[in-house]
Amino acid sequence: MSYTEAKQRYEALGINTEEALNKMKEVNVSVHCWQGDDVQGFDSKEALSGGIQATGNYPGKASTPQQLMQDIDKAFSLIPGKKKLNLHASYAIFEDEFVDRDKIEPKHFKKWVDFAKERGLGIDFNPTLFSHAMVKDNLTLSSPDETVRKFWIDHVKQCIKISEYFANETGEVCVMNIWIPDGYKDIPADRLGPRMRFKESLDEILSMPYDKTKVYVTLESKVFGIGLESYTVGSAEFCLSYSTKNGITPLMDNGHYHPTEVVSDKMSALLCFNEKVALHVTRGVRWDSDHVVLYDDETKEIMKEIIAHDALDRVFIATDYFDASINRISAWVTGVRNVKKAILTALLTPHAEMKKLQNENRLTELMLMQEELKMMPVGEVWEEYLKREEVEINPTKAILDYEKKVLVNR
Ligand code: RNT
Ligand code: ZN
Repeated sequence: MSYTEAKQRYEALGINTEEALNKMKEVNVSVHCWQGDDVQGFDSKEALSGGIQATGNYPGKASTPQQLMQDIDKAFSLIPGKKKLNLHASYAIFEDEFVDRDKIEPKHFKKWVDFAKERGLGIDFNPTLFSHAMVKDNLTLSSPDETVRKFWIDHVKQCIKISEYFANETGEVCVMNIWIPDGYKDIPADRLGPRMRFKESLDEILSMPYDKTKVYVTLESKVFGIGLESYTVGSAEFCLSYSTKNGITPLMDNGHYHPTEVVSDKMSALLCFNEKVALHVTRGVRWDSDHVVLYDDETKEIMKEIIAHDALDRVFIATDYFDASINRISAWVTGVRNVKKAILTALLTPHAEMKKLQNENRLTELMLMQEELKMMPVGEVWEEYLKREEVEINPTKAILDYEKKVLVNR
């Protein structure tokens, strides 16, 4: 089937594929740099900690800023449409002097800014509160040790300054996401104490002046981590309440809930109470395993919830997964393309008509329509989108060539 035929089939359902393709130009996805090196970063040789894990040992992992940048370039060339670069503080690039995380400054990210500017990319940012000696007894901002808390408060404050620098330099807003791994493996005696300390640390951090039109601070919740199974300080209830009460943005990572809970259902609840909502799109297999995002039902359902409520400009969409068992360029390309595919699918859906069916309680017709839509030729429209963006339809050859030419020689 050609694009023209697909267009006609959609027209019969009242859907304009050209409008959908135009709307795709506005879709910006923030791509996590940490898929390229298994969340290692450049500021320490510490093993990954904080209850997260990148498993696998596929050859070719980036281990210098140059390699990571080269890999990002390759991946981005195979991902259609707008992208943003999502960095972690651990990706600071030091020239001659090394400083610890509580002292990092904008200048340690100048190379990233140059990289982003040359490519017309915005930058998002994340303080790194894991894989570091100052994570004491699995605690950071909620630690009972004041020195530990102070170190991490200073770190996050520096990160806000760096985020402002990114926004000023690139001209795009910077989303700065706070996630802490803090928790206990076994049943704690005091659940309130750590949460109160986390709250006070956040208050202290957010009391610093920063330009709220340029930097959006987000707070990511979690249900559990590996080795931290019984108690998580930054739980869903904590993070949502804190964000809503203090005017920052809640961030939902779809690997961070009990397996039968779905972010697609949570989205509309958060949109009722928040001007902005942020997302980490991932795929949890049995646990928060951070598998590559697929074009699966939940990814499509999440994107449907954004598009059906016309909330594209209210939701910050970022990817967050790390698979070390396959070609890392392919992990990036597959996951981010699938996010965009799911968005395109949502744009090719007659939401107004389906809402009407729901409101008139014509649920038989609604189900028939939902099922009918699954067999529509979205693939042809996707290929047309790729053609217009001048991105290869099948990225396999480009990825394997790059592996042979570049990755295996590392
Ligand atoms: C961990 C969180 C967090 C991290 C990144 C590296 O469970 O999802 O977002 O994955 O900050
Ligand atoms: Zn996340």
